[in-house]
Amino acid sequence: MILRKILIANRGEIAVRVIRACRDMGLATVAVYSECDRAARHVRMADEAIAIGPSPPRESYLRIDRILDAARASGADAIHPGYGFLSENEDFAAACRDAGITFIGPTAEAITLMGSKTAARRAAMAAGVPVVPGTEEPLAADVPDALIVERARQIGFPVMVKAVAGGGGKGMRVVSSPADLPSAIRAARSEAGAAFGDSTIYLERRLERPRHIEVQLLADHHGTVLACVERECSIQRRHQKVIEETPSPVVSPEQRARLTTAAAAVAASVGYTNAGTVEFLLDEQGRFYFLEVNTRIQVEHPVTEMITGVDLVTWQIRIARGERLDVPADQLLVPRGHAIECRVYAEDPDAGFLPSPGRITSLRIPSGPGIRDDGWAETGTDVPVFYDPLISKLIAWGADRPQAIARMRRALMEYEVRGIRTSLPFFQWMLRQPSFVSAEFHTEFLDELLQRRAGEGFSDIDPSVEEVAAIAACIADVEGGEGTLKPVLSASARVAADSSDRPGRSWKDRARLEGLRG
Ligand code: MV4
Repeated sequence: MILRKILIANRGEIAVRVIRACRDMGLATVAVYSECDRAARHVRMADEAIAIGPSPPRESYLRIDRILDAARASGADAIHPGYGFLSENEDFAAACRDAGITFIGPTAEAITLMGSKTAARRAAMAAGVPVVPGTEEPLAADVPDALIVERARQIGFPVMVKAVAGGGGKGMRVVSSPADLPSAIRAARSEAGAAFGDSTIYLERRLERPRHIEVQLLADHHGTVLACVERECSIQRRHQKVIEETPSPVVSPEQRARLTTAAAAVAASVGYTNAGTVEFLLDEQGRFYFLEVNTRIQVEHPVTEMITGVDLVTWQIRIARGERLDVPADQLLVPRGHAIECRVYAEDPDAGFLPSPGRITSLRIPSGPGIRDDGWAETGTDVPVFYDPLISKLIAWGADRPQAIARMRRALMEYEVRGIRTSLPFFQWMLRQPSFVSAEFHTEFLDELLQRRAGEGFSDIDPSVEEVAAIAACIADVEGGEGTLKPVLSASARVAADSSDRPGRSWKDRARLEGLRG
């Protein structure tokens, strides 16, 4: 099949990433955009751009009708959904197919099947892949509590109540004793009903402090399914991944062979096509259990690209146009070095990771050996309040894990974002944590670590101090050396500024010192 023009039904860094792949392949691109994104990077980067509505996602990036109208109007013959938004919406995949437009992703049927966590579990079991012990059938609203308590006793406490239509931690409850089960079921059902329009739940035994390991797959329309070296995604905050790396520091080559074989078996058994990811939990004894399947390209796909040398987005497009997946299996299964990704968010780590939208007044993106930055922001970019506040993914590659960590630390030092707060200070701190360096972590590690820190700050210097200090330095100059702004600066700002008393630094450091010292 010949594809000439691709519409990207997304925004931000993933839209930019897909446009880059299209350009590499000589394909024309169509961007779509909401009101607040009219001047965004993905819009200026694409060959054409079409407005699809107001800023709230429900009125633009989630509007199947408007996106299909844009595809028809521009003559696009395929749509790449990116991640989030409509990427795992079976109705969207079906609507594209019905309109004669290639959906760059799995079939609507595969999305539907994997969207049901109990159906996915059954598929894994049928493929001979271990699943966490739990209920095989979904528990609809008419199943009485007494029966569910009985099932929980058989499974063994603690159990997890999960939403059948869920994933990513939404509508999930941990229950330690039978007495607490009925209220947890009620809560999980109502949360699931509100979030997914389906209040069906199921139970699983709760694993203690598991690691989250996932396997990237590519599958073509000729029966070839290839698995990639696993990714370690245990460092999460409230079910949001924060740092990902590959290979997992704890997975042996033998374990890797078992994990990747299991992942490919699940995909093959359901006739899965395009890119996807099989998630596993790894317990403290080193046993792994199937968790769920993500039927989209994932945020963290670049770390896999760095150690395998394959372009996953390019392969999504090549598979969609019917090409054979002619990559040597070994290339995907043997790690070439080590890669780590930090998700740089417009949020304030010193204020409980609250979103920090606004204008980026200046931006310096790191580069140099082993560094890749997948982003979309520029100096002057307004980070909107309406969407996920991800501004870039900073990826470091090294010949081994220590080198990847060293390069990540170096890149974090080079990274400078002014005007808004970002999670960069958090990463500066995290990359120096002994438990991160020794890779002794699990899925509850970060939330526990943050709880212990009890809101202690990450930023060793308030960025506004630099600006205030620069102004103070100018005033001090004009007034003949008396820094009149000194009294308005907080004690901690003065300490921070004084501690930067190092010779031969930038004009900013000198301004800071002169301004504060008067
Ligand atoms: C679990 C679990 C322990 N036992 N299931 C959270 C997100 C959703 N995809 C599944 N999740 C979990 N399921 C059982 N039976 C622990 C988690 C979990 C988790 C999983 C992956 C990454 C981070 C996590 C953080 C807390 C809990």
